[in-house]
Amino acid sequence: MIHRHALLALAVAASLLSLSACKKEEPAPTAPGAAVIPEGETADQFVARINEEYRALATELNRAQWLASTYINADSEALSAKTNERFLGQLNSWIAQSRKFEGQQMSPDSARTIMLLKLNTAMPPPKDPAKLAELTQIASKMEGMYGSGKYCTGEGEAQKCRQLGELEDVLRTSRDYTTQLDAWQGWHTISPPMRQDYTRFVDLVNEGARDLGFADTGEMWRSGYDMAPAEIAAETDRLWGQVKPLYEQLHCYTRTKLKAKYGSDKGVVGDGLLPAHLLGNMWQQDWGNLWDILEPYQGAGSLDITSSLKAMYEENYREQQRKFSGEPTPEQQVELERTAQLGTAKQMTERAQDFYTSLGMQALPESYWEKTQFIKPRDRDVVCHASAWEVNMAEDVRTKMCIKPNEEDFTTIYHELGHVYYYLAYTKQPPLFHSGANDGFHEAIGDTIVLAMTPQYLRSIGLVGEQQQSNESLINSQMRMALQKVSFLPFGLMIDRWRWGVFDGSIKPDNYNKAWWELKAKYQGVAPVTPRGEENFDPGAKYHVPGNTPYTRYFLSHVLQFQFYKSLCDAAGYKGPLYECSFYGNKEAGAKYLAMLSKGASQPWQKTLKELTGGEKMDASAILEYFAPLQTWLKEQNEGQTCGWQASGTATAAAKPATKQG
Ligand code: X8Z
Ligand code: ZN
Repeated sequence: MIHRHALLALAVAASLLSLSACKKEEPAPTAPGAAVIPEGETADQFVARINEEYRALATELNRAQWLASTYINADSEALSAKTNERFLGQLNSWIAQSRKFEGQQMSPDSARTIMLLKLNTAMPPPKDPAKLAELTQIASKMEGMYGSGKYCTGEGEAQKCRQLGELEDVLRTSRDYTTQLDAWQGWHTISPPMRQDYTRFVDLVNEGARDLGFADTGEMWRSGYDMAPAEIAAETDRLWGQVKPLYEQLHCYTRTKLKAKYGSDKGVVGDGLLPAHLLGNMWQQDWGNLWDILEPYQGAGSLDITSSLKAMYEENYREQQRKFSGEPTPEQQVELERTAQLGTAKQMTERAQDFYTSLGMQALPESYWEKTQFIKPRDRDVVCHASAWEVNMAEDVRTKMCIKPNEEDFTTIYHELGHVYYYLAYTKQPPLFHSGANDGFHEAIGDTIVLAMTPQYLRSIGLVGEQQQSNESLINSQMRMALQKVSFLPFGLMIDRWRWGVFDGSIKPDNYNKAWWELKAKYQGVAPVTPRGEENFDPGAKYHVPGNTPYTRYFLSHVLQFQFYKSLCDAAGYKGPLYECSFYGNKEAGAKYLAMLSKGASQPWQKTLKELTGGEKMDASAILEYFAPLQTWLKEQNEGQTCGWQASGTATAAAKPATKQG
């Protein structure tokens, strides 16, 4: 899967560490069945050998993890932990073996491979074999707990249990204050049982990180950017500074609308913060579902994609129904609905594939369609959180989703196919270069395509009706994109601000929840409406925390995708305003994109960025250019309002006085 580093990470340190306990010159211990280390091997031969060993072991790990995520039970969990343990042990062994080549003559590619080997993990394992085993067990357990999480109400016969998908549906569609609060709080009951495990997990990975020479796991994560760890942290601050004024305007407008909808007491919390359960999304990371409340001009160019997707499902349903002459039995009825759901999910995926092939990229391999999980199975628990998998580092690529016919899932398919097309583009690279230029690149590929899904494109594929050309319709379409992209920015930052603090010890276990909400308040300006004390573990209710997926990648992606988009528009010879550009069907843009993807992680990302965009820095000015009309409009709307908020109780609150508008 895309977060393979994380998995690898687990495995990395073990055998290396046991090595350092004995004599340095001794060959590193290898896992049973691993190749014998040839005598007199050169660095380049070493790199070629471990690339092949890595291909085999990573494939085995991916298969075990695919099963554990699509078939959650005690056996798949134990097997995936065991496979991960073996893999990480071997990764440690490779790192240990690589030490012998330090300072020796080798090709630049070999030097880069050895450098990447040490970083290719989000879960650095401790050298103690017992602790490594414990770590992989905890990791598999937390993944399973998240995937099978349920909120149950009522007793006995009347008991009703709902999983994440159903609770998200409530936030997406209900506008009842209490119903939404119940769904939001309900999902957050799944994570307190993870708190102990997570605390232990942090100790174990930190031990692994120190064994590899890093101060802590956060520093290790920040070391994967071809620059010093402190530099990338400063880069994220700089980029946030560029976009923060735009976010504040969107926040201000949203607050006004929430107050109008729910009343001036209920639409806001504390000093101007937005109520966490009213933003249409469990984590307040994407406000697109609030379209009914936030649409600037009703009737000015409808962009209601969800209705069209639902209509697609209805059509498929009727088609299935026509196959029965009489009334279907209840069992047949269930089958009929599922066939229609699967058909719709595949049609949505074919639609996304079509964008990529229109750029000159290949069709997805047949095995993709056979092995992918499109919809939620009904006979077992699975991890529904969407992911893309590079199973055998060759043609066996898959996605795992629980697709429903709505706009959010539709754009997530484009996102996931971005990962898949990256995998397909870099298959010819050596396995250890099978990665994004940096992890933000990987996350940005599909989202760049989403930016090119302009109203005109959506019209051309029949998902929305005829579009009028007016300032009103422009503002509507800008708002639609901003609710997905701009609302995300501070969320993309705060998750790892929390984890960096957890890993470096400045956030202690007895402050986990407090620190979480302080960061939510500071960056996003959101707050819960009831106290969330340390009996809760709200970070655990977001997939990437129990799943140990680093999150800075998504923040970077939200900056990079606008840079990529602008460059591809240039490559397509587009001349108009940025926000109207679609490069659908443009082969020049496609060739340029594919050339970038094929590089994988074989060179520093700055070089890859330069080849595509002409510059080697991440830069948020393309976002600002894109949203310029909306920002002007928002300022007008917010005139006379006191924008901004006070994140009271946070150490940094005093540094951020409320900004006045008008
Ligand atoms: O986790 C994801 C993808 C898989 S890499 C579905 N995303 C982040 C999230 O859902 O929190 C995409 C946007 C941010
Ligand atoms: Zn992704």
